[in-house]
Amino acid sequence: MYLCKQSWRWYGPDDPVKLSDIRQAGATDIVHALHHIPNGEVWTVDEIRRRQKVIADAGLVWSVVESVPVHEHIKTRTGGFQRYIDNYKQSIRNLAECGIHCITYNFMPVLDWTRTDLAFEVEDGSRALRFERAAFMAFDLYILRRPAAEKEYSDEEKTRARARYDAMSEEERHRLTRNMIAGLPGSEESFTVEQFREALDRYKDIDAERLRQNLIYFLREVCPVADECGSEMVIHPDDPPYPILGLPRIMSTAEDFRRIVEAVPNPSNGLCLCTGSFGVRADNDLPAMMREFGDRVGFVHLRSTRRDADGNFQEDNHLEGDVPMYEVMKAFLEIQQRRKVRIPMRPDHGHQMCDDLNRRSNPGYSCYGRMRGLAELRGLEMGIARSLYKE
Ligand code: DNO
Repeated sequence: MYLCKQSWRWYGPDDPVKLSDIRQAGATDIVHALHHIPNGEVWTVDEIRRRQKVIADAGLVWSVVESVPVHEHIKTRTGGFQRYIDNYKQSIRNLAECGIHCITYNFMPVLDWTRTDLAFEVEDGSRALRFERAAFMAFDLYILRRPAAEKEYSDEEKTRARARYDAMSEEERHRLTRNMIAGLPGSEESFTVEQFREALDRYKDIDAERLRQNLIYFLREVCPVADECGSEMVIHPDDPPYPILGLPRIMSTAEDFRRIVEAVPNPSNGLCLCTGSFGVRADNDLPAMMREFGDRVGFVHLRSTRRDADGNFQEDNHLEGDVPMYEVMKAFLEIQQRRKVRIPMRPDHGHQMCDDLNRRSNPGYSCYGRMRGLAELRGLEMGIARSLYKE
């Protein structure tokens, strides 16, 4: 029986969740990145090995990288992009030399994942990450004051955004701005409002088609190297999975991934199937995506969200919300039995709960919330596996 590799994202020595906590939570594998290396620079064998040893000493295995960040110049195909691509290839080779073959990345312009509220109190008193559409529009229209925004929202939306903005205190406006642009954990980029405007401006001539061509160019360069190393490049979907702030998005649906695979069929061109990101769209059929892309799924993030009719969504408990976790897990187990491999999965995000509420934690990456998630997910997995497979 092939059960998933239970993994856990660790942010490094400064992460308030320690490797010993992770071990006690029952995970065996670590998802990690060398966050101290500037975007675009080579990850050397020495640096990788040093970190690998810290993880191994705690009785864990660093098996997935999340992420080797893709430099903005590669996404816009400007400036020294070719040098950054060459560096990326070298990092793939160096990671492979150290036995690390699964590399996560994303191709979201400017911002990685985005939320308006990092501590939304849910009914049971725990705190969740939330994307509130009115607050988001208020930021876009009245804090960022993006010139094209006026044209992109309907009158009704603008009225809603204005009312939301007017009702906010200065402190709330400040917090919203920080949540939007100061960089969530793992996003590697952080801006002031002015810098953020400049960063957006660099995309003014880049539409979705052009961004897709830039991704294809990047993959045609790096995938042959990854193939040679026996490594996989797994792309993380857009979060949220639709265009925001006038920026194009190209990894939000099954069709988006299909197009990338058609253009770059190399075996190393893979997917990080993040149910929380894709699941925000009702038209993404997650179990069907798991089945269709089964051969290319190299890493899985399991998390659930709950959306409403106003375009808001919040992160739900792992087995609740809009993600059909039972069906997803069943499809996930099926592809592992068929391929005879164990694929790494991590419980993605978790509520801030219990003692997490008294501690500093990286938003979404608290200890108890993820521990609850992992415990529920492994129970679900075991239940399905034992009723379907003999051994
Ligand atoms: C958020 C994460 C993302 C993800 C990157 C992958 O919690 O899922 O930051 O790590 O987009 O490149």
